[in-house]
Amino acid sequence: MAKQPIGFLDSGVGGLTVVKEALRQLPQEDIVFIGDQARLPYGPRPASQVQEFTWQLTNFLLKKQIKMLVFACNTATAEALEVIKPHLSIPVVGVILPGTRAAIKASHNGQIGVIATEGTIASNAYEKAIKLRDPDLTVVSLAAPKFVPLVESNQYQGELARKIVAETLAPLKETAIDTLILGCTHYPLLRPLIQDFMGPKVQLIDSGAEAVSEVSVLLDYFEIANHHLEGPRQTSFYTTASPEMFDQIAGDWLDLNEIHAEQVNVKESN
Ligand code: I24
Ligand code: DGL
Repeated sequence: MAKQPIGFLDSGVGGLTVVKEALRQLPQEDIVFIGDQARLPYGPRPASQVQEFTWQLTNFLLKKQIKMLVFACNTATAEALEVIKPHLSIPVVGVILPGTRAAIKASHNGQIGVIATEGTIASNAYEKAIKLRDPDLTVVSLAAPKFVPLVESNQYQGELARKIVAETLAPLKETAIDTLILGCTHYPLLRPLIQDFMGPKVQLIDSGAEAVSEVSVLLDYFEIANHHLEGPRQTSFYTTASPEMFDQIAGDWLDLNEIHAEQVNVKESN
């Protein structure tokens, strides 16, 4: 079991922010990633469709003999985790619970902000998870639908990004939140601009990084961590769209020079 890979699924390439954390935090683990780039974005889709697509990605990864499954996508976690998890016999980790736990730990005044896609915000998943732990906490949720296209058009650093971040987050600036959850895979790329705008007193929480920490805990809890790696770890990448674009983005982001993703049809393979 310990030598089997950990599976990561995402609506596209954003989940690579989670994979990057896994490469850093779990250097001895083999990784299999599938991104549904052909049907990205999931954010604006109805929940039923996100569930259908996420099931297909899950079944694809199960065939790769994974020992643990990570939903490296906030929208899939918000809308499909509860539906899929009871059917699986391996541990399944989403990005939402780890993000809320970290936010509850970080906040001193009990006022927590969440930014995410429309789907994640509409599901209320973050707010529900936080309130379940402590009904006295205040949660301010805000959809930031312009952020994903901003990152994907490679404009996450310039003046346009600064302007969109300021316009989008203006309603949060008027609140007393001292902690802000980045509830979408793409938002860590906007982190410097978000921190600049919100000011140094607001702590930003990267849900993906927290999810990888949880994976680390679970590997020990279930005694399935890979401690005896012979040779370098294996990473395999699959995408439902053009592998050329995937290889370029993933190679650049993960600082790996030899990424050769394989294009797969997850509809047929099930
Ligand atoms: N970032 C993402 N997706 C892309 C991109 C990007 N192109 C440049 N960068 N393309 O996700 C996906 C294809 N899209 C294009 C628009 O229509 C829908 C399909 C974020 C990846 C986060 C790891 C910017 C970029 C890059 C390299 C590394 C990181 C990054 F080129 F954000
Ligand atoms: N991966 C998605 C998320 O974290 C963002 C991109 C999308 O909308 O598909 O919510």
